Amino acid sequence: MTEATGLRFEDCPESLTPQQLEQYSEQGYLAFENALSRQEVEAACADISSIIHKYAFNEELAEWTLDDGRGTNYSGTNFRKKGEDCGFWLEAGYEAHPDKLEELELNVRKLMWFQNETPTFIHLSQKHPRLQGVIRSILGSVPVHYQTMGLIKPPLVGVEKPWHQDNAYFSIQNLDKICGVWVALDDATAENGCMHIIPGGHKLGPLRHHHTVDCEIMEGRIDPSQAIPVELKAGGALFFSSMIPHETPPNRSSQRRRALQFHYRSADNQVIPKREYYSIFKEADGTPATCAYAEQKNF
Ligand SMILES: O=C(O)CCC(=O)C(=O)O
Repeated sequence: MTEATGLRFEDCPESLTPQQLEQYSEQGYLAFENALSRQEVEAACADISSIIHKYAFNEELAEWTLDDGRGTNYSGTNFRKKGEDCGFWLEAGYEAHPDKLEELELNVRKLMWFQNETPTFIHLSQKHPRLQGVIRSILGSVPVHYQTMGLIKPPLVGVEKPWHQDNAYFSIQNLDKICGVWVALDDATAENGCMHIIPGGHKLGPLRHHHTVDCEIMEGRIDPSQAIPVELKAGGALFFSSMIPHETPPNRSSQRRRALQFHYRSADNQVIPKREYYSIFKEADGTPATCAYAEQKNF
């Protein structure tokens, strides 16, 4: 562990020590190299590629929604497995073509809900001893899988994901009994868009979000000069509180920056309707702070 890189450890254990738990509770995150083996990283990358190829332009299996022209992070063309949540989002403005599958793959920015698509993803999201072990230590009980994402910042065109708290997107009763793990599948650096977090920022409470190109924390709520980059080698993992403000800068390199992100809640932490959640994820003056509220209000 060094000052410059924050709470980053060489090897990922299968459970946390009391000291690491205390650090998580104080800082809101812990990062470990070597959470996944090289073989696991290679298998995950190969499976991301194979499911993109499987569903893109397969009219029997998937349906497309075209870029809506708004140019926001959410507006790009996407295709989804029919009747299911599993879906694939392209960078806004990119026009997909069936003859250019390799190019399409290099313009995928996000995959969602693919955890049951291949044995590798079932293992990584629900059975991996180190990932599950650390999450169990943090939550204090058996983790219940809550969300899956593949975050693939394409080379040169991968855009910024602005500052946000993941709980702004969620709808879970106890804001502290949910956490994420972000797993690097390529070496993640400041240049290609690694995670940046504000150590201890999970203690700021819910911060109001508004919609710009994306859903982001409103000006003045956080001090970005307090942020640190969490650079990780491929296979490294960042475990982070769903209250911690985090962002990723654009990918300025010529390489993809692929990552998996899974979220887990404790079994006793219930998913609740958005209208109830507005009165939980709110700022000190009572204003709801969620992305759903920001969208409705069109701030
Ligand atoms: O760009 C990334 O990998 C991080 C994205 C992120 O924080 C999120 O989607 O919640």
